[in-house]
Amino acid sequence: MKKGNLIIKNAAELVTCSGFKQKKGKEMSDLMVISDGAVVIENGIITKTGKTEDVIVGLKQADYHVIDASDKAVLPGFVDSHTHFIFGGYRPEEFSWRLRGDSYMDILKQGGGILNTVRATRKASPEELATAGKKRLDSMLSFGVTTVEGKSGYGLDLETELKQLTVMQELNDNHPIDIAQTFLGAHAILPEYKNREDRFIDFLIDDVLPEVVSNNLAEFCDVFCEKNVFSIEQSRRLLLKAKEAGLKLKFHADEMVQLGGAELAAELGALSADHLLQASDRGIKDMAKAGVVATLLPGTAFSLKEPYARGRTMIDNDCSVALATDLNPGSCFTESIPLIIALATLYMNLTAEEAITAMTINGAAALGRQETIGSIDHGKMGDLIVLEFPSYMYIPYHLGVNTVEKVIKNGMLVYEKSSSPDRSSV
Ligand code: IZC
Ligand code: ZN
Repeated sequence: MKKGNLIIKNAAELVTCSGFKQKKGKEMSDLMVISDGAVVIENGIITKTGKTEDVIVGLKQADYHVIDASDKAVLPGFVDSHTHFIFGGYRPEEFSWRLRGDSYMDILKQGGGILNTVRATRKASPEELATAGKKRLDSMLSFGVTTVEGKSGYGLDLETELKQLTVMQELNDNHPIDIAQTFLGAHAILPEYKNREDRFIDFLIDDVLPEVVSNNLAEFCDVFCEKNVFSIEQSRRLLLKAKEAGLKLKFHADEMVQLGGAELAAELGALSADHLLQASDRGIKDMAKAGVVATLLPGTAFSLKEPYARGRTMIDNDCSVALATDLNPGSCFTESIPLIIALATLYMNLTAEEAITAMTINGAAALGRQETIGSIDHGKMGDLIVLEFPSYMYIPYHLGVNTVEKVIKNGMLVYEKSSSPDRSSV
């Protein structure tokens, strides 16, 4: 990917989210905003931040692409740290069944849901998956996402798991968004493994994990630990093997039923535990102590009409909370960052500041990338967004509407809203 030299100046708010590690509890409230701010990016890396008058003194502006961000807020690019964005087919009928009252887990039990997407993903060619994946990445980019996590898990066989991960790797090489790849072979139980779930875990450990690791196709391993899917014991067994093989751990934990997933994530030293709608008090304390990022996906609770995760309680207990979309064709089909932030503030009682921290530096921490992305700091990658409005507060306030005007990746302008009223500086 190309790397640029860029100055953004006169920002009404330069929302730095400054820091190189996860923010816990009260630390999440301070966005370290610089008014009338400027940032300099050289060769794709942030080299200077501060008040505009201090930053631009002595700089030869003709050597840079210059963006005047008067009356606009500038933020770090968003990090969407939990998605399933590579998949074949769609499941609109499942949405209509849920409107009628069927539950997500019942649909899966009857061979639909994830298993429906598994059938379509097995059938799809790599090119078809890549074309659909690129469209979704383009949409995410327009919402200000500059790094996304993507999971396998719609193959449940060696060939298709590798196909999904290989498609992501190619997209990573060819799309401005950086992709962090997760092996989620333990995503659902195929009918032929019903009541033989341990044999499926054996298959993943013996036949799939070694291929994923030796081909360098994933950085993380994840498990859908849930009643009628994989148990705590099965999850522990696979995740320990993945850790031994050098993968970092993420974990679908305590979504519908309280199984002790948050506690297991803490026990194993996972980078993140995700969903957590039913996380116990003990689990919340364990995550805070172990530094596991509690990754909350309120779009999924909204879409499934489930109770929201206890985000407020987690932050009050000194957890590090991240927010992500969970984009997938079943439980939450959205790329919308403003929807997630609106839900987090209005229904999980996060402040706007905490929600922005959760979408930036803590999203980066959920991917182990807190030292290189997620904030506007000297030495980090030049990944930024410019809003159409003068404050980050417009993100939750302008309910569900995309306020992103420009997206910068590695110092290059990679997206600009076509209807943007101010194009004079470009
Ligand atoms: O396709 O339904 N929860 N996995 C676990 C998902 C949602 C994705 C899907
Ligand atoms: Zn998920």
